[in-house]
Amino acid sequence: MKALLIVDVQRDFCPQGALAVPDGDKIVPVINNLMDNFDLVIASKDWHKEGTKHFERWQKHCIENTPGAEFHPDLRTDKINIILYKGTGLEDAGYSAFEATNIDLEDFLRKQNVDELHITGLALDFCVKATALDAIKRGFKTYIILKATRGLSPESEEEAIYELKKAGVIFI
Ligand code: VGL
Repeated sequence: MKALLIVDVQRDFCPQGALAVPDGDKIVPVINNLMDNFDLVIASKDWHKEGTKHFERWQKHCIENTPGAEFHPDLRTDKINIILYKGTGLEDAGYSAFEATNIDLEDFLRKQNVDELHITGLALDFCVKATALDAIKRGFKTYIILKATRGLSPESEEEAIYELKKAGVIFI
């Protein structure tokens, strides 16, 4: 089984959002087209509380139940089988989708017989990276679809790609 994992394609990570990823919105149609090719489609949401420690490092973003935490309005949701919420506590940054607090992602993937994960979304140099590294550690065949992700900055994006390739992530 192949799963498509869509990381944090939320308003706050898109242009005009609180923590905008340059051209973050450009990946939305690419992801929409990919969805039909997968057995399972999983999407994560960064879902923070006002007082989280995570905001000592970052501009406030994706606060639970606010418009900024919604998916980009053009993201197709009819094909999404499951939504993961992460970073929901006051202490956890929740960079990786494997840190989701509503579902144990690893357990879920194993029960669904998923062996291949294709990761897309925002941002390549933070949450996509953390998710892909966790997937590799857990033994999943892990792909990142380059056209379906964007980084916060060119420097950290380049570093992330280097680190991810070294860890065994396949870029397609
Ligand atoms: C993210 C920075 C801070 C991400 C989340 O989704 O990549 N980046 N919080």
